[in-house]
Amino acid sequence: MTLDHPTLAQLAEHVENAELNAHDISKITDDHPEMDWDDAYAIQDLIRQRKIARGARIVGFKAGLTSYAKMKQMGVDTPVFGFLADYFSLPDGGEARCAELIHPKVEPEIAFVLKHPLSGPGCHIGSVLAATDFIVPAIEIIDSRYRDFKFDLTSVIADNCSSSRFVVGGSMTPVAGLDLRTLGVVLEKNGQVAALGAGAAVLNHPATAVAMLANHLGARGESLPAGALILSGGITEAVAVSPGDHISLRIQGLGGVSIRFA
Ligand code: OOG
Ligand code: MG
Repeated sequence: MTLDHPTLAQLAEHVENAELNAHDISKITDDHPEMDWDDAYAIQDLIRQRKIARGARIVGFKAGLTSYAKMKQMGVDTPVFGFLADYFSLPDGGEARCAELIHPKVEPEIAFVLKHPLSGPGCHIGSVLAATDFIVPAIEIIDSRYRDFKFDLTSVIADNCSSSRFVVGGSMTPVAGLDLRTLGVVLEKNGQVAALGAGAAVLNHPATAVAMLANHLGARGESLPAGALILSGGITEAVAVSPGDHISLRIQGLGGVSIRFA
């Protein structure tokens, strides 16, 4: 930890205002190059508290930068973790409003819904699968608050890992009997294939990302509650979208989910 509390609070307000007002900012490490991971997660926690104080509910968590495609696209090499607030959720087949966003991109993800709480340390694929109620296909809409979507790890963590909106499909699939590694993933933009992948792109097994998230929270005295929705991370590189675009995701055996950009 290198920053004092007033500075952390001021940065939380600065970054959250950029999200709420949909305007970009320069990355915060430009002014605070000494910032470390603890500072970054402390800023993210303050943003979470600001939202809760305003009446928002935390409905889940996410892992990001969990696939090689994403790490390569963003030029960073370590998974990061963030939270999901109630108002991030959009209905399947619904509309995302670009006017509320800066420069949105979409990612195909496998989402987990827990039936039991999960707490680290010591979580592994087995504990995640045992605690999972079902999985659903998800489109995450990310929207870095940083200019031109350019950041380093500490800046992106402080910005709640670019979290902005998400859409989950409505067919619940139990994990028993599924090999999440070999599920094929097809993301289409305006009817054309925009990205292709398989579940194993995420850390060789998407449940590994959930285990890492639970271990990360455990180290900070937190856990994943029963009922939480967890996004395990983009399987392919993220795809930029503009008003008028229609995005549809199909995941083998899990069904589909779609969203329009207005
Ligand atoms: C950071 C968030 C990455 C994922 O699934 O990899 C993410 C970013 O690329 O802006 O959500
Ligand atoms: Mg994501």
